[in-house]
Amino acid sequence: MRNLFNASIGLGLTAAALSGCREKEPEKPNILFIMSDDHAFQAISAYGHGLNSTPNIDRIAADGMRFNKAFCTNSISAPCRAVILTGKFSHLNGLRDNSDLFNGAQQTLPKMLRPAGYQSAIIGKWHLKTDPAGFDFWRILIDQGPYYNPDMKDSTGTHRYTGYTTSIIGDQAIQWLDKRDPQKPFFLMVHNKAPHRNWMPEPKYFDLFRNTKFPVPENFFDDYSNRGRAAKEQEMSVIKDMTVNYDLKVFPHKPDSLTGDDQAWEGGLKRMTPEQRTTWNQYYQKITDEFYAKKLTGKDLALWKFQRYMEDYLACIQSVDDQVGRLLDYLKDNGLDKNTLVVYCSDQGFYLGEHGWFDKRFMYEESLRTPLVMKLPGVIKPGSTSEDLVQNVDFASTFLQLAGLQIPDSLQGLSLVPVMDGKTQEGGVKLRDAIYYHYYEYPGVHAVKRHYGIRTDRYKLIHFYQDIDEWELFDLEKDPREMNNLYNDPSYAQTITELKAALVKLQIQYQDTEGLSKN
Ligand code: SGN
Ligand code: CA
Repeated sequence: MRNLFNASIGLGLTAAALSGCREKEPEKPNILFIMSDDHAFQAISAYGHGLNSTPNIDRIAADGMRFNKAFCTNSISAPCRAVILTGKFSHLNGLRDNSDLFNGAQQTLPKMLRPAGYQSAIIGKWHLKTDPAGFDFWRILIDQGPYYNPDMKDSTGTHRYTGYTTSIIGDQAIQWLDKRDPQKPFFLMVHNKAPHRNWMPEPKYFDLFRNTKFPVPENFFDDYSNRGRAAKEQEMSVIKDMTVNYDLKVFPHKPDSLTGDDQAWEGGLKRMTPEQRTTWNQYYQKITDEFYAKKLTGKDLALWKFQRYMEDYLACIQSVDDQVGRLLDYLKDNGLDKNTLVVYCSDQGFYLGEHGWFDKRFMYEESLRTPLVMKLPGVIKPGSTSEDLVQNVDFASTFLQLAGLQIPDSLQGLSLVPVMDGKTQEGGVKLRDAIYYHYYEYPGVHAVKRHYGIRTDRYKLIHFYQDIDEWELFDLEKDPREMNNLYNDPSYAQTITELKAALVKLQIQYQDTEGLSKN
C-alpha cells in the first residue's frame, strides 16, 4: 500500500531530484464523486441482493472497498447534499429539509480544497435552491430535474439539452474533464437525477426487466402492528400511495380525470420530442393495455404495482451504471485511474417494497443506509469491505485529508482514511461506536414524522416528536427488518438507559440543542 503522505510525495521528489529542479508539489489525488438520487444499496449487484446487475459500479467495489454500514444523517435529498458539501449536520449548515435555501456563503468542500490547488466542478442535480458557490464550473438541473430533455443552468444562463438526462450528465462530466487544467488536481461531483421518482427509463432499457419476476420482500404486507404511529401514518405505501399513472406509466383513460400525484403524469411526457414520445407510447401502450385487461384488485394489484415499480426503477439504474462505466473508462484511457479517488454513493437509501414502502426519510435501515463504494489504487485494498459505521458527513474530512490539508475543527465528520488503509479492520482502532440522525421534513410530502436517534452496531433507538412523542428500540441482531419495537420490553431497560446516555452525548458533541431539548 502506498503511504498517503510519503509514497506519492516520493514520486514528486524523485522527479525533482533527477531533473535538478525545484521540489515539485506532491501529487494530490483527483476526486471523482458520483452520486445518484435515491439509489438503494439493494439495487447494486456488489451488495449481493440479486435484483439486478451493475457491472460498472461493481468495478469500483472490486478495485476498492464496499462499505456495508454507510449512513446518512437526515434521509432526504437537499439536506444530504448540504451535509456532504459542508461536513456539518443539518442544524449547523442551516438546511434541514427540502424547502430550505442553502447558504452558499459558508465554507464548503470546493472552497476548502482550493488552497491545495484543486479545480472543482458540479454537474447534474444540485437541489439547493441558491446557485452553487465556490466551484470553478457548475451546470445543474433545475430543482429535481426531468428524465428527458433537461434544462440545465450554468453561470451563463439556462439551456435545454435534448436527450436522456443520465447520459447528458455523463456527457457533460466528460466534456469538463476534457477541458480542465491537467496541471491541477480535480474535484468533480457528478450528480444523477436517476433513479428518483417517477422512474422514467431510457428507451433501450424499457423492457430490460419485463420478464423478471422480482422476489417480494418478506415484510411487503407489513401491518406495522408492533410499531408506533409514525410507521402507521406515513404516506409512502406502494399499495395506497404509489400511483398507477404517474408512477407506473399506465396511460389514464382521460388525462384530465387525474387526481393527486397522478396529476404530474403529463409533466415529464410533455417535454419529449415527437420521436421520443412515439417510442415511449409504443412501449407503455402495451403495459397500459395489459393493465386494463387484467382488472386487478387487492393483493394482485399490490403485487403488480411492486413488479412494475421494480421494472422501471431498476431500468433507470442500468443507465446510471453505463455512465459510471464511461467515466471509469475515461480515467483509464487518460492515465488518471491510478491517482483518482472514485466514490459512488446515493444521497440516501430507498425502500424497494420493504415495509410495503417506496421513498425514504425514516431512520429505519433501508433509507438510513446508503450504498457506498470507493477506490483509490495504492491506498484502498482491492476487493475489501468495511463494517465501520460511516456517514455522509465524513466525506469532507476524508477529501481534505487526502488533499493533504488540515481538517478544520468546525467539521463534524471523521476522515475515512484510516478505514481506507485498513487501520480500523479487526483489532484496529474503532472509527466510532454510534451514528446520530435527525429528520425534520414534517408536515410534508409522504408524511414521515420528525425524529432523531442513535444507531450502534447492534441497536437503534428512535424518538418521534412534534405532533407525537414515541420512542422505538430495535435489536438489529435479532430483528434486522425492524418489525418489533422493544422500547417497552423490561429486559431492554438497561440497554435503553445506555443508549439514551450515548444519544445525549452525541447531541452535545454535534451541538444539536434542538434534538437535546426534545428528549
Ligand atoms: C418529490 C417526489 C417525492 C420525493 C421528494 C423528495 N414526488 O416531491 O416522492 O419524496 O421529491 O425527494 S414527485 O411527484 O415529484 O416525484 S428527494 O430525493 O429530492 O428528497
Ligand atoms: Ca434523494
